[in-house]
Amino acid sequence: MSYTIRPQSADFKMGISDVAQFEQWLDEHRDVIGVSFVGRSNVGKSSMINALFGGKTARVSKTPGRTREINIFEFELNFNGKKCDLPKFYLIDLPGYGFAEVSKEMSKNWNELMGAFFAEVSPSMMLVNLQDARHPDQDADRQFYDFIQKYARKTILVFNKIDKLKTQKERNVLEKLKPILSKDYKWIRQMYFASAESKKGVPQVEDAIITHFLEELEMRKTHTEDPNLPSD
Ligand SMILES: Nc1nc2c(ncn2[C@@H]2O[C@H](COP(=O)(O)OP(=O)(O)OP(=O)(O)O)[C@@H](O)[C@H]2O)c(=O)[nH]1
Ligand SMILES: [Mg+2]
Repeated sequence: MSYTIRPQSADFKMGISDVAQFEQWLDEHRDVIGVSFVGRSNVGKSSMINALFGGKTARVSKTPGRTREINIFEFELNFNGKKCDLPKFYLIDLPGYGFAEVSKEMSKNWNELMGAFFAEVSPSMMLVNLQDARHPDQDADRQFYDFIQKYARKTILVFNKIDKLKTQKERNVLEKLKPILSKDYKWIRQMYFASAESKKGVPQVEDAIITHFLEELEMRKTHTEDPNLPSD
């Protein structure tokens, strides 16, 4: 593919921690094209973002549950290694779910904020759900899918930390899980095995994101060309 994520182009715009703030952001960002990362605390969302976007884009935590805000970045694509004139895209690091030790108050806040996010964010926002390759399909992951089911967002599933799978048996568990998850969650478009640490599978995830962006741009082009066509 000739388009790539422009390294180090992700520019932190703001952290959002409540619904009112989100609504305010939304007012000026209804139609953005972008990608959001979501997953259990500590699965490596921020690390995967850094593997894809370069360097220290997102903060990697030693203690799980660190990313509690919706962190919004803007970034650019390169075409054949050079800056191109496509509009800016949005990258969003979402707060992790399923962190056992959060207080009631915090999980209520997560539900409200994420409920508003998935209901209202632009339809051109793709989701990357990360799961831990060693502990996939946990209760918290299933609960999350119940939670977002009604929003039917374009989603890809990335099993991260595959560098930690040491045996064939562990890899087989994942292979067997794939068709089960595809059946249960029909809106998952594709599944990938990756490691933010070794970078294995990261280019494939990058391709999936860029393919989505180009599809969205193409769709907009056709939509803006069509309505004004003379009717006869
Ligand atoms: N071995 C290995 N470790 C990883 C990988 N990805 C992330 N980690 C480690 O897992 C821990 C959590 O990574 P983060 O990227 O902060 O995870 P997160 O999902 O953003 O966590 P929260 O923001 O707390 O929800 C860190 O110690 C990372 O170094 C991977 O692919 N392989
Ligand atoms: Mg994080």
